[in-house]
Amino acid sequence: MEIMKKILLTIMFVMATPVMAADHTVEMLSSSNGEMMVFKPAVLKIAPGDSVTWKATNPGHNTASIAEMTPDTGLEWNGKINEELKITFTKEGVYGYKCTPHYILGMIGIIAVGDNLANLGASSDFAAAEEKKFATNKERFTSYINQLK
Ligand SMILES: [Cu+2]
Repeated sequence: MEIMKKILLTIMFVMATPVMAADHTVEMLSSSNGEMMVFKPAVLKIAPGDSVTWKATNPGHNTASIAEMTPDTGLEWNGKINEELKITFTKEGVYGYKCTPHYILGMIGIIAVGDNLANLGASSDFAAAEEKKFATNKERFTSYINQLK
């Protein structure tokens, strides 16, 4: 009987625990492990309702959404240089973002929200075309996208 009580109490505890939305951190870095101009982590998989906070760990960077890589046209952001920004993601899909001054150097990142990545193909095509224009890190966009496949 004692064991049944314990099981019941455990079940009640689990059911009473609310599902908390998580807040993830992305650092904006000038260099990390031999990589220049990089977000860390650059590829993030989160749940709908979670938020992401970009930290200005190194000076001179920002985070800005990429209009061609979003499932949620109502959600755009454009942080100031050195601004810590927190964005909450509710709609499932692939979100691309960049550091505006270092976009040409391939300073980009990807956030995948949920499992329904309906815009993955379109985002992949856009990334492949864009990275050809980068001066450095010319394969980074595609390699990040491939981590979601
Ligand atoms: Cu930057």
